[in-house]
Amino acid sequence: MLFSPEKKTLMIKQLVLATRNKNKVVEMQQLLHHLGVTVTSALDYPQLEDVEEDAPTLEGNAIKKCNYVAAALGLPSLSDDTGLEVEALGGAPGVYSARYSGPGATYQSNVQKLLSELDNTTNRNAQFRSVMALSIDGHIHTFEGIVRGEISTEEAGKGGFGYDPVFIPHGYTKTFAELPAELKNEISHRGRAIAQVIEFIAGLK
Ligand code: ITT
Repeated sequence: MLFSPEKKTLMIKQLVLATRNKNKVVEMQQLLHHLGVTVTSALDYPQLEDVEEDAPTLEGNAIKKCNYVAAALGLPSLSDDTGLEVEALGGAPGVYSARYSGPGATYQSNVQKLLSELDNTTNRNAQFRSVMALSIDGHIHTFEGIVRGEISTEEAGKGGFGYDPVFIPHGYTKTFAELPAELKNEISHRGRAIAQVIEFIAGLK
């Protein structure tokens, strides 16, 4: 981080994404592309340990992840914790989205469990919620992005990851896995949270 005497503000030169999820890294790097900041991720630092996501909230996990990476590397860090919140399931799987189908859960087994839990359920309303935490210079800032939609009755599409093959965003008739990646980035939970992160970082320059 540098101090700019003319503007009397802090500038970020590099940002480390506090994740080893390759799908997230790709999406976040695409979204942060035009910021003019070098964006690396935990994949580039093998010495980093995995952070246990044991907080009861998305915000708690997001803060834990970026705090660890920022402290370990001495660099600004950005994390993302995302949950799929399904109305008919009282907000589940939510913060447990990654391990919904139990130990050894995969994207596929989680989607299968979700479809079977919603079998014969007409209320298919759901939302993806991302909480991002940015650690800069010892300070944490959080941002939230939400996209509302519905859970389809069967999987469709090969793009995206996680629950994308069964999530149809409002205003569309196709799942995130069928829609172009650029469109997902534009309207998604992650895209909306990152837009706020970009505005915040740009304001620091
Ligand atoms: P981290 O290293 O960043 O923690 P993770 O895979 O554990 O990666 P999360 O806990 O934030 O990520 O996400 C929980 C799960 O939610 C994830 O495993 C996916 O199944 C799902 N998910 C997250 N973002 C998604 C997206 O954009 N589209 C579809 N599913 C998503």
